Amino acid sequence: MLTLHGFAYSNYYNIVKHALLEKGVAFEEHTVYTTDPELLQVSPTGKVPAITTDNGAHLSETTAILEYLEEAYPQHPLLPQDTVARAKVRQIIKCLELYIELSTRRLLPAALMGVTPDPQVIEEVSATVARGVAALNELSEFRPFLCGDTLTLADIYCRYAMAIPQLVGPKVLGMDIVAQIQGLPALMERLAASEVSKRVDSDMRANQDEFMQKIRERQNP
Ligand SMILES: N[C@@H](CCC(=O)N[C@@H](CS)C(=O)NCC(=O)O)C(=O)O
Repeated sequence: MLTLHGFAYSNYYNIVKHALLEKGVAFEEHTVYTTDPELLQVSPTGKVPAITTDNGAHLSETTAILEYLEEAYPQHPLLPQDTVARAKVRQIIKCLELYIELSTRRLLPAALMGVTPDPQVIEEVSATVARGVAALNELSEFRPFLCGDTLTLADIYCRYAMAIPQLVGPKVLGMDIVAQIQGLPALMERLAASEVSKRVDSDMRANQDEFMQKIRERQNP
């Protein structure tokens, strides 16, 4: 059976978990934290998530895993049939990853641990986020999903990629990034109401204390 490695508090882990649940792929979860040396056996960068396929291959990097799942498990497709529409889904995911998630992640220490943010970093992050927001306003359809009337990988990626901006935006940047994308607050609510989201969110909450403990251990070994 496919194994998903990582921990339930990770937004990237939850992107893959959500896709697996949505597609109805059988999998087991192996809880491993980024401080555990064994993670390197399945994820060469030491990042979460990783999977071990049915054939024993290890894969990491969320988008690579998502693409693998689409090819290996064509049931319940999460990419459209049309090639341009598929590329649009990937384009939105790239915008979310590069301009929204990764940039706001730079301010996570400020949001989580109260570290005073460097004004230069705030400026850079704000400029990058503004680009991402503009692109997402341009690209998103909200009919009612990001790429039309069917749930795709773009919606799943978006739901969890927005976790960091939702934290960092109000706490550090003084703005609601989700609200800046016309139609996104309503879509986020709709996505949150699904049974898959409820399961992922509930597992995430259950993992919060252990995850925080791991962070404290890393700070004070
Ligand atoms: N590019 C990676 C990023 C994954 C990532 O940053 N995961 C976080 C947990 S949410 C992590 O492993 N952080 C540990 C670290 O950066 O050392 C992906 O797309 O899977």
